Amino acid sequence: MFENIFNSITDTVSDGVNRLFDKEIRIGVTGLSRGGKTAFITSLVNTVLNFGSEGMSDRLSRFTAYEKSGIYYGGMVQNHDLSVPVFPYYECCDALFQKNPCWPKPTDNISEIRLEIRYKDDRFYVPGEHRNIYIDIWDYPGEWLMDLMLLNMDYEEFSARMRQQVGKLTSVISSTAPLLEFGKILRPDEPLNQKNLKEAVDAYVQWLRECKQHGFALIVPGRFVLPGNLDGAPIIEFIPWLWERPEPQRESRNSLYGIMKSRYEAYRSQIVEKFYNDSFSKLDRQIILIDCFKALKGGRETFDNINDTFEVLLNNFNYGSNNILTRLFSPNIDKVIFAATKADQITIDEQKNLLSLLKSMVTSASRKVRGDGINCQYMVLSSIAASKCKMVNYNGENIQVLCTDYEDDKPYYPGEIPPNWSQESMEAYQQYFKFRELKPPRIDSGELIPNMNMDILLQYILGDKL
Ligand SMILES: Nc1nc2c(ncn2[C@@H]2O[C@H](COP(=O)(O)OP(=O)(O)OP(=O)(O)O)[C@@H](O)[C@H]2O)c(=O)[nH]1
Ligand SMILES: [Mg+2]
Repeated sequence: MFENIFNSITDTVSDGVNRLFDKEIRIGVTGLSRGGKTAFITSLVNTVLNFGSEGMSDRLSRFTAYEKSGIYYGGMVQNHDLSVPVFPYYECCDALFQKNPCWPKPTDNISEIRLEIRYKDDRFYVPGEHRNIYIDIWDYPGEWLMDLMLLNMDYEEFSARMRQQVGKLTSVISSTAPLLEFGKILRPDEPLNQKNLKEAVDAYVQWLRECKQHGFALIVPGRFVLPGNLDGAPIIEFIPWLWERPEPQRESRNSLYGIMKSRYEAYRSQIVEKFYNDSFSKLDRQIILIDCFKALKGGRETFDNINDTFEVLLNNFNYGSNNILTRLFSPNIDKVIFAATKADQITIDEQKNLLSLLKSMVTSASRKVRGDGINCQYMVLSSIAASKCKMVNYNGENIQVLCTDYEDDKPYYPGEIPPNWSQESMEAYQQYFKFRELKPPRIDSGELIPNMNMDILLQYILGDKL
């Protein structure tokens, strides 16, 4: 009892201190490739830029801090780091707001956006004080996310992990056999043969690409499939050693094995660590976007692969100081929001199942998330809602259906979402769910981008900071 009172007093005090001094929030938006990061950031920025316009408090009714704290303005300001490209907000809007709208392009480089929110703070004995809060957000290609797992792996561990992965997928990925054939050509203890290595790297990239097409997420190193400015650089010319490891005394520095090992180490320190430092090291809050539909769509191997991926992303983040999740979530991160994205692809009455599925996916992968150590929130979200849910009468029964802005699209009922993450539910989904890739909504210029639950998300990330 006393402990409770004490906790609530200290909470209140630290809340107050936070509110007085927190002027900046760095928000991490994490998600695999095509998970919806760029769409999410575009929609979030669009909402913030509309702060203060007429009718916004009604549109953000569950962002209760909006009205309470007297927000009256939201805008974009210059980035902190002038060497990082600015998030292409206007390009994304141009694509969306045109007559035949398009989804934002896949991201091929890192970018940052800094937003300013102004509000009139009538509390803390200074009536009418004008205050600012700044939000920094980074976008990056989802392909690079899984590279964070390499931070904790040396070349041998990386090779062992990929050897296991290649073994698991032999029957599904047709380019496995030609890749493994290189075991007969590559001589780990002999000097580098540039031509042989180049061909082996091409075979490995081909293997990764095929894995990607199958929806597998463990595509590492990420720059092999999306090199950015590294195309052709030796730092991405190595492969994991997929065969029996040579005797350590034969791994001389100038041997093929030694060179691949040193290139891997350079990749890890110069590329992955830099990416981590630029985009993850100083975050305050983390939003993890999960495309549950994509996860459900895969086959048996995808199921295992998604579980592996989640394990990499979520496991053990409370244990030890040297694992990826400690890095992803600390030292400052006090809140993590898991959002099931693209929720406009189901009817409203299925949202509770989607939420339950999301929780089941996350908690089955991470023991820690099941505990109460970190402040986790779960929600369903659509950043750019491309459908509207309507009630229709079908054979005398009222049912919900989805409609789009396109006349040719007939209203449809997509089906049920399984509430739990299991192989059986995945199979049921594949059999019965009618999945449709939706075209982006038609939005009149100047209108707010339609979304689902962005106000709830804003309350989670900003509510206690205003
Ligand atoms: N229906 C629907 N589709 C969405 C939504 N958000 C994203 N999508 C779809 O998901 C695709 C990928 O979204 P992006 O925002 O580009 O994903 P990303 O995580 O930035 O992907 P990378 O840049 O490749 O890492 C889009 O092209 C859309 O087809 C949404 O709210 N609703
Ligand atoms: Mg993107």
